Amino acid sequence: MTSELFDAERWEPITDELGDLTYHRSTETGAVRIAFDRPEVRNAFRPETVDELHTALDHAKRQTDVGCILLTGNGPSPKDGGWAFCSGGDQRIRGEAGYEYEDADGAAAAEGDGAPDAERQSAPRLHILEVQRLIRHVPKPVVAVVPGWAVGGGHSLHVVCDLTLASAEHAKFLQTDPDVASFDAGFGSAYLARQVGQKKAREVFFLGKTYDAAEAAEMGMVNEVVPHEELEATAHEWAETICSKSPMAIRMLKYAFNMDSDGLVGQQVFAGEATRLGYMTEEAAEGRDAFVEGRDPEFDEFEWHY
Ligand code: S0N
Repeated sequence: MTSELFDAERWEPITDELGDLTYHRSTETGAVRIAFDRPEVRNAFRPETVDELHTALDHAKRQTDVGCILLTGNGPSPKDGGWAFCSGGDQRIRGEAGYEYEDADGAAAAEGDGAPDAERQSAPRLHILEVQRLIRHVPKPVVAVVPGWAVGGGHSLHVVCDLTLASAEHAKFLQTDPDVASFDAGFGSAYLARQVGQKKAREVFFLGKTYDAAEAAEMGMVNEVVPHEELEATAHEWAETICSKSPMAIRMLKYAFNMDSDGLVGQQVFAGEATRLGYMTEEAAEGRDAFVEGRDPEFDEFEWHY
């Protein structure tokens, strides 16, 4: 299924082979829409979900005509009408060292789901953190489009996204990690503190209060609150705006924003993009050509810019 808010006229499926997600491409602009599709459990993720999310994000990353990724949750739940972005790790299949594949006892894995059989039958996984890093490093904005609950690891995902758009009526933000003896001691907490300040971030985790969309916007962890019915249309507009801008500038700015909280890895990612731009200059071509032609490089014509 998709979502009651989903406008099928504006999207076409990229694949129908995912079980826990839906993945669409805009028919109008360079946006993709990735949606959790487990509304009956408030879009909780299990290892299979995380594998699919990694695969979809990596696919979107590689599409040179895609400029924006919308990450959302389908809904409402057919059971009780509740809405969710994501309620974090599926607590029903949490094992002693992480979350377990449902066929971890050795049953054959479905082909093409991104997880080799051996991996599915080995240790339980905590690989949502790999997805967090991918969201950080994918060279285009990722927008969390929050139609309902963002809880636990689902809350951390919205924190990691570049922008958050929330439903006025149904979006709710809650950290239950300490209630279920889990803790995101990385971006979910420390990076949240950079967004909302130390006191508020500690309140989110230590008191476990539920915040509505307006409160979350006031705190600085939500960019904009819109009526529920307008959520996906507004997200599509944001994507259209982002996609109309310079891909190079958006990419360099995203990495610049990341750099001060990503340490040397952030510098490495930014530097890689700077190198890519450098390679496009005549100066770089001269260095390469001189080596290939077995001569000294002639850099005299290139200026020492200031
Ligand atoms: C989301 C909540 C607040 C919604 O409450 P509401 O609206 O009253 O609905 P419920 O009746 O409670 O729920 C409806 C149905 O959905 C099931 N369900 C909801 N959430 C989950 C879930 N996370 N796992 C499994 N099932 C879930 C309910 O059981 C119910 O089912 P039925 O209808 O059959 O009764 C509320 O549901 C709630 O509080 N949910 C639990 C939220 C939670 O604690 N999540 C886990 C938090 N921790 C993590 O996510 C850690 C994972 C992680 O990201 C991580 C990060 C860093 C390092 C490691 C990890 C790691 O992987 O551990």
